[in-house]
Amino acid sequence: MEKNKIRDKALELGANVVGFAAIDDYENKGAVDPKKILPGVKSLVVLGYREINGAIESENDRSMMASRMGSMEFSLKSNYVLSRYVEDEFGVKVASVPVSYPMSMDPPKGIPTGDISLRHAAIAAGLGVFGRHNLVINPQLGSRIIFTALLTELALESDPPVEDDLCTQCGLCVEACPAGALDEEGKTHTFRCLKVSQPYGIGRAIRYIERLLDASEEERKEMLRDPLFLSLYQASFIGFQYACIRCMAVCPACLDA
Ligand code: B12
Ligand code: SF4
Ligand code: SF4
Repeated sequence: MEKNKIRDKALELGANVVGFAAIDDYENKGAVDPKKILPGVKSLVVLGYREINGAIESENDRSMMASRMGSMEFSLKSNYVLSRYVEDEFGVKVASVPVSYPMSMDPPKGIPTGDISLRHAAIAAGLGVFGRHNLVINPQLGSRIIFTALLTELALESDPPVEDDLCTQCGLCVEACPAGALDEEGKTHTFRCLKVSQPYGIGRAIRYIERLLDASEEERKEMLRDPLFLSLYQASFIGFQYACIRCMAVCPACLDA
């Protein structure tokens, strides 16, 4: 009853797929204890949103980025509205899990880490299984899916897990990764991926500022008109951007579903 109402509302708000997990079925692989976020937490509602096919297949990075930024912004908004709905309708507390940001900028071992692992949440909620690219493959949307979630105080049963291995081990994702970030099975090399997928991220900005501080007055003037500086400037107000999504785009799994 509760699950049906929440699912219908989430779909109405634009999610493409919805799953539920009892909190004890969520494998917390080193992320934050959900009870530290919402002390009375009993379940997770996980929402999946599809990416735009033409944009993620496009060789134009800006088009791909615009799609990814759109899916992040849209899912943030619908997550907020659904959280409000669940609180009002069922008289319980809810905490939202964002698509990616904000995340801790001071994580253990310096590796960016989300408070809740949305991949493990999606798997616990019956929304898919890991593929060779370390992304979750959903039976309806394949790899072209991003997730958000709600932690809730409602006691909800987990949806049945996906039992099939949806990854065909075709190896296309590993071949397509320009960073070699997927060479080792079962692990994404974070910094290799970041360098390619977020070329105007914090790492590049720090290196640019360091060079600027050491430069002569003449060099500084040139550096402030350099296209790289302008891209870093653009990123600083547009927000986090992705210049690569190939592991997701090339994966053929479930695309004919
Ligand atoms: C930080 C982050 C990154 C970092 C990775 C650092 C890290 N900690 O792994 C970087 C920048 C490299 C990254 C890259 C990408 N990311 Co990212 N990322 C995240 C974020 C915000 C947090 C991840 C995290 O810290 N999790 C906590 C740790 C403990 O768990 P985990 O990483 O989910 O799980 C790993 C381990 O538990 C271990 N593991 C444990 N058991 C098992 C079992 C099996 C079988 C395997 C294979 C692995 C495994 O491997 C898991 C996968 O690496 C999540 C959102 C979120 N809150 O979950 C998105 C998220 C994982 N990213 C996502 C995406 C789409 C991407 C990119 C395609 C970028 C892009 N252009 O959009 C690439 C893909 C890289 C790849 N193929 O792995 C999606 C994945 C969607 C999906 N279909 O699965 C997420 C879920 C965002 C979202 N809301 O949808 N990402
Ligand atoms: S997002 Fe790009 S760089 Fe990162 S793992 Fe996927 S293909 Fe490789
Ligand atoms: S591209 Fe092939 S090997 Fe990679 S996850 Fe998809 S089906 Fe598996």
